[in-house]
Amino acid sequence: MRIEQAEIIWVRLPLVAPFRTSFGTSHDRDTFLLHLTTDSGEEGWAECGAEPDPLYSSEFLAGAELVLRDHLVPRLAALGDDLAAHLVQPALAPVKGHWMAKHVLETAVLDAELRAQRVSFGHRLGAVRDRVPAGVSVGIMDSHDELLAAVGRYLDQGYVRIKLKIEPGWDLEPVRLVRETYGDIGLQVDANTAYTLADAAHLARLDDFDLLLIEQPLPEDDLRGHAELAGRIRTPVCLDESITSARDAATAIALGSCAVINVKPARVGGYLESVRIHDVALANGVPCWCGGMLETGIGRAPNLALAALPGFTLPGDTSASDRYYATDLTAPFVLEDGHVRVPTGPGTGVEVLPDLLDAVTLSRTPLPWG
Ligand code: NPQ
Ligand code: MG
Repeated sequence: MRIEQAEIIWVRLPLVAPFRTSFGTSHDRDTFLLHLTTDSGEEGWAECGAEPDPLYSSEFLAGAELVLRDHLVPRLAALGDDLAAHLVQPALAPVKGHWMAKHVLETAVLDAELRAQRVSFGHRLGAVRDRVPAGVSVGIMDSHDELLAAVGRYLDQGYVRIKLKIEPGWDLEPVRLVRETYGDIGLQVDANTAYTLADAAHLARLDDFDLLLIEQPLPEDDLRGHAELAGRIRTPVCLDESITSARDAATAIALGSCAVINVKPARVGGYLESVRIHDVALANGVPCWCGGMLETGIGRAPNLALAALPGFTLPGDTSASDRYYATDLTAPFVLEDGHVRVPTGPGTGVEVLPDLLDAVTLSRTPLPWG
């Protein structure tokens, strides 16, 4: 396969409600799309998982665009006609880090390749389900009443598990209220690195609430701390930010740093590495679930394919489109009996709707290839 044209499309989509985490509040989703045209006549589309500021991880959108243009695309362009999705990671490996920039590039190439082969992401990755149970991530709110109302609406819609974002000052009480109000629901929390090991006794007070897991309580580079914490609390520890590769997953599992893994394709450099993480976790008896970065339909579609692999045994943050967007960039993903359908068409199985894209486009820039 050969790339004939590439372009970067910056978009800004309003969120249906502000989304607050321990690292900030988002009112819009800002990202860019990578759009490839290939010699097969098929296009490839992918969505960058980074945010404007390096607050979730060290990566950020402007940095991802720069590293794509100056460091990643030239290495792929050097492959000429021999470009294929499985060759992307090895070609980019000399460049350290920049998983989200690598992810958007490999995913667009994989989409184009699969469309030309008439094969779906699910088929290529090893999906064993045609629909996946949907969880929802609930941001930090201004009041307990607001939180309970939001959780109640999601439960009414059919979401099968609720994830509460927590931070110091917004943890025990919101969790207790949700558990007491809504009973025996699937409930878990995500701290996005907001605690330290000195908070272990405090976090142990979450033990009473039978949470499915606590996600990333400590800084991303503190694997030893997570192992220590896991010995001091009963809630299973799940890692998100700490895991950027299958090797990280193997290390974290061996150290006892996690009992569960949140696999986010954007965070780990793409879908092929995501499958390798899944394989390591499955072989070790560690359950996986598919996380997200508030993707539009373009990024949500391949996440659903990944979430249909056999080791993804917990509901993911693979919510319906209307959890985040009044108008998605693809036909919307909808909740059906608490599940979202895995696309079956070639590539991601979704089409970008041009008028909807135009309405949210900030800029289109050709990306020199070769
Ligand atoms: C997480 N996602 O699991 C992330 C982090 C996150 C669904 O909870 C704008 C864009 C705001 C991406 C806030 C969920 C975001 C974002 C949080 C990602 O840690
Ligand atoms: Mg997380």
